[in-house]
Amino acid sequence: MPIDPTQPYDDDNIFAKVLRGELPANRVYEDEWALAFHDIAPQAPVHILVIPKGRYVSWDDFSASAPDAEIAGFARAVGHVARTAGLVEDGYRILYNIGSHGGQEIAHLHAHIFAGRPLGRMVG
Ligand code: IU
Repeated sequence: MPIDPTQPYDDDNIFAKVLRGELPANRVYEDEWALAFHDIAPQAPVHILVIPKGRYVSWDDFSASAPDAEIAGFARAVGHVARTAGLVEDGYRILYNIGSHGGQEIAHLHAHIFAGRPLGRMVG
């Protein structure tokens, strides 16, 4: 079910539970700003999700209202995860799904990192 990105943040969403340690995740990185873990249903040989620790539904509210330090910390964490996974040489893709047409299903902002094969020119 696609989510409505204009809805208030719901503390019961799956990734909020992962952040609180109430649900397991195959974690690859964590810092002050972000947590990264392997997607449970990978769509590429490498498929990592990076989520901010703050309460943001999507890229929309994050980009509009997060403090600059939080945006910078999250952006650096995404890059760090890709670098430490060894993805820079062959390249990778960062994707944010937002709302219904974006196909967003979990109402906590997450960056998808895809890599490990040529990813093509897909838009959907
Ligand atoms: P989306 O951008 O909201 O569509 O992406 C949600 C992703 O979260 C999707 O790739 C799922 O496979 C992934 N996921 C997960 O990694 N762990 C979970 O417990 C659930 C979904 I539910």
